[in-house]
Amino acid sequence: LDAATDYETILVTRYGPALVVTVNRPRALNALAQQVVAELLDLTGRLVEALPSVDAPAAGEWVCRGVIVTGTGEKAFVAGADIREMSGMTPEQAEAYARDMHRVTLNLEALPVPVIAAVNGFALGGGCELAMACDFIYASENAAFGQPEVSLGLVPGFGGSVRLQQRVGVGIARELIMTGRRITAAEAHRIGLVNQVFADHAALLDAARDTVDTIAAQAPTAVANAKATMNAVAHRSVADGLDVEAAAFRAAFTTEDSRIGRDAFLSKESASFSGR
Ligand code: CO8
Repeated sequence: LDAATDYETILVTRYGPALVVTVNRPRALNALAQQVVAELLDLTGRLVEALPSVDAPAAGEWVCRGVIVTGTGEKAFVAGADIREMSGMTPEQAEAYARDMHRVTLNLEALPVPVIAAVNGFALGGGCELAMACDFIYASENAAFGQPEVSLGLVPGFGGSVRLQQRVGVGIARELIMTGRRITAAEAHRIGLVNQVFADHAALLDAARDTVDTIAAQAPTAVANAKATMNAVAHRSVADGLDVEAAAFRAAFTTEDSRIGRDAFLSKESASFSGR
């Protein structure tokens, strides 16, 4: 990740045990220009390569236990795809742009650690879609969500047609996508798109870091296994999904951490996980 400092449109920093990825184009409300997508693709690709080894770290070594995705400033998380850039694209270029962003979202889902969207303002179009590729969404009170593509003669292109229905159900997703209506953080919370709402960006980032801390205290292999299982069963029938879950449960049962966790419970002590 040392090369991460070379990025121009995203910032990569540490906050407690979390890596904070900040989309940093405040003059365009952090819109996802092609350069942003390319840098997110590079970073998330590196993380997919680097993170699966959740072995016990050497003493004093910093280990990434989660990723927080946010935007610079108080106004926008990400105001969507870059409309200015898009207007000069051929259909082929537009599809390639969408497919690159699909890869970013799939990379985020593939990470063996929690990925939390900290939505600090407008999350429209591609911004809402980026947030939905995270495991769950926290928001500040001034956050606003929407899929306004139909107002531009477009359709959601970065995964919204798939993930909004999964997140909030078919009826609400169709209403939001067909109307292009923008919703507040409070409404997003009510429909289950957002887990929790916080006063401002700082409180939001603190809460996301605290949640990464909480998850970091659990068995890392189990967290990774649970996330991979939930990804794998998301599109399957219940019966099919239960088979995947059974295999994952069996695999979890063979880890050292599961023995440590059971032993700690039975001896009324707190578990100290090995990461194996
Ligand atoms: N792209 C490019 N520039 C943007 C974008 C954007 N999405 N959003 C805002 N900006 C720019 C504005 O042009 C403006 O720049 P300038 O100062 O140079 O004129 C600057 O950011 C500030 O914006 P505003 O002056 O508009 O700020 P307001 O407070 O008046 O309004 C809004 C804020 C409501 C967020 C408004 O900016 C807005 O509606 N933005 C567009 C939101 C939108 O429609 N997003 C969806 C885009 S489509 C999409 O994401 C589809 C993804 C799939 C693509 C598939 C591949 C082709």
